[in-house]
Amino acid sequence: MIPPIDDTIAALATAPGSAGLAVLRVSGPRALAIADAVFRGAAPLADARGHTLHHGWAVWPAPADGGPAPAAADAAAAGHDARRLDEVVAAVFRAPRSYTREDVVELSCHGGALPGRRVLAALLAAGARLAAPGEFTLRAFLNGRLDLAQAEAVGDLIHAETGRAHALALSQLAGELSRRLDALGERLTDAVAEVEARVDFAEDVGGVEVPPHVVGAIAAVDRDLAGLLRGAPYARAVREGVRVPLVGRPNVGKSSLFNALLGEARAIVTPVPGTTRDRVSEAIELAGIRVTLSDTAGLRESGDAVESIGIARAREAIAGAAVAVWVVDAAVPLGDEDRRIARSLLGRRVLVALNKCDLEAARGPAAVRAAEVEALLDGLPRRAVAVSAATGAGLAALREALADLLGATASGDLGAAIGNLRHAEALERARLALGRAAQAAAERSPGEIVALELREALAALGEVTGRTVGADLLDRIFSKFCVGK
Ligand SMILES: Nc1nc2c(ncn2[C@@H]2O[C@H](COP(=O)(O)OP(=O)(O)OP(=O)(O)O)[C@@H](O)[C@H]2O)c(=O)[nH]1
Ligand SMILES: [Mg+2]
Repeated sequence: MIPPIDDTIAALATAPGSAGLAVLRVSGPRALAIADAVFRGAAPLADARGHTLHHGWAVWPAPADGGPAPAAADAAAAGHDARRLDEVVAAVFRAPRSYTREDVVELSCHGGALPGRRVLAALLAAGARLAAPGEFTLRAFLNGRLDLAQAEAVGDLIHAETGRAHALALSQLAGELSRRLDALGERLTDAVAEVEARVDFAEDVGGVEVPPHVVGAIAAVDRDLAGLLRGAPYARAVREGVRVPLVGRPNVGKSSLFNALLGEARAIVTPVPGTTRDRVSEAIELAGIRVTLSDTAGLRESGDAVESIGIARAREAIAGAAVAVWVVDAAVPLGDEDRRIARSLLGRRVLVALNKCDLEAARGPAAVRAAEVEALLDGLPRRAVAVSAATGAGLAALREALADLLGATASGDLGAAIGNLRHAEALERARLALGRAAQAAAERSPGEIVALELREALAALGEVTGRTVGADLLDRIFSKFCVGK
């Protein structure tokens, strides 16, 4: 449910814990009055101009507002007024020149476990409501300061863990995606207007023909949408990160390869098959993507209780992955277990690491060849790379092949890339509607039908920027934000 927007909300905008500062944000029609109940400075904030800073103290509000101050005994023990909470700086932003376009006060107090919490409690005692997750940004959206794609970019910016993810979020926040979609929307609106005008003029003629230049415009918008969507899988990997398990038979060198890719001896390596039991995960950055690699137990039939649990976890890792690295010992012929592994990898993008290529036997007649393993994965997007976890040979090629499998090379322009699944789905729907519109036009169907499909495409585009969006969707989007944003 969308919270009301006519009241005044407050929250800690910074992460809890030791820090130089903690910032509390208050927004809404009573922001200045509520802040004044908590702030003692040279003059009331209600008299302050927008975009000004004021030094003072945060205090527990007068008893009529806030009741007795908490922790009175602690204050008494230290010999100071229990109502005094922290030394603060108040920043005043007056509507509409603020983050939410409402009156906003931001109180900067000392960081750490207590100051921010105390001042927040005082603001709530003075009549503010604790903000729901993302509620400040929701208000910024509802008040028209940001569109929905930009509001979502705020969340992406906060969660970005690679430079590329950060850059992607920044360009979306700056409105790059919104501008492109608005431009496409305008072209579609023109097309709809033209079709509808013809329909109005041709009431009794029956079907109206859609003129070729409108048909051309529909096709052009569709092409542009396809272009935007081309880099979507990669952009999504950049935005969300990817989990990639290393799987394979025991003793093939999964843990060794895991360590080599991380550049540290994280997992235990021994010549004993069945060394790895538990799943061990660590993240690396690859082509701007945060890739969480996990080393898993070697897959085989095992009577050992602990190993069996490890193997079950490895199978879970495969089940939950869209991309996997299948490690094969190139010096040992493939067996039944490998065929089973290949089957379990069905539906995934697979990178085959032909490991131990430094060994003589990996070049001998019994050696496993790329084509042989690839044949087991028939029909899947896959690649095989010869590597040696021991010498490091082929590691760079392996990294490159993995980046390729994650879409890094096919991505092209990241400026307005569609990293958000919600956006990608809406744009796919827009394309479907455009396809139906084009077909209807080709079949000389009544203009109304073409216009209807075009309107549907427009509505789908509008979902991305929030022109056409329901309350439940807003709720789903903003509830994923952190409180205070
Ligand atoms: N020569 C050579 N030996 C390797 C290579 N990679 C791993 N080994 C050796 O192979 C043995 C098994 O390596 P691990 O990394 O523990 O293999 P694993 O697949 O994790 O094995 P489990 O955890 O038992 O499933 C160790 O003795 C490694 O030193 C390689 O590229 N070349
Ligand atoms: Mg291992």
